[in-house]
Amino acid sequence: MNFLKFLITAGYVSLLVPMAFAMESYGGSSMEASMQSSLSTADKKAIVSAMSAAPMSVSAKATIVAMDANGKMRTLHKGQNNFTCMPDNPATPGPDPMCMDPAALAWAEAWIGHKKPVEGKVGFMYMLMGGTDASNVDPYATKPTANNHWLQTGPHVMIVGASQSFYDMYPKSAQPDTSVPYIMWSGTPYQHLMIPVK
Ligand SMILES: [Cu+2]
Repeated sequence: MNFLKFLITAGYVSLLVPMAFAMESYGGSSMEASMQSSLSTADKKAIVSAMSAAPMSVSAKATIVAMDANGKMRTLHKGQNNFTCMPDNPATPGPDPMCMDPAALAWAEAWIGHKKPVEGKVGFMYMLMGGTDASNVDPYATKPTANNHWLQTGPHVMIVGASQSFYDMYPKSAQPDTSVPYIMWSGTPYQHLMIPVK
């Protein structure tokens, strides 16, 4: 099954136009060759979700991974660029798929695994799906509480793993203006710069 046909079958009609463009422009045939028709419906949905995090020019060539219930990464599609895309985490309220470079992937794995990320290993990440929401003070919160400063964040990109002096250039209040760049999870090992793009 080619990738475009896979999307039609999966019912993601709204994605067809940009996807067709991406396939044409960025070497769809190799993706077609490596795309397994044996993927489950859940895996196909995960791929579409993961790819929505970045511009098609990036995500059409990215490696797609999904996490199982135990937090173990599984590769659904091996890509040809240095980006890895992960689908929405259904445990959190908003859509939060992400596409990241290798340094940001290492950072995300540290965060997910409750380990300390390497400071100074600066990474870049796309989160272009709107409506993502999270606590701005608790990296592991899964729902709003009275005092965890739950934010509604729109489409954004992120800089992770930078040094304190970098983050010191930006606002870091618990309840920031999310329409301009600000620090999320300030003062924790997982602080990062949030850059709204809309
Ligand atoms: Cu983000």
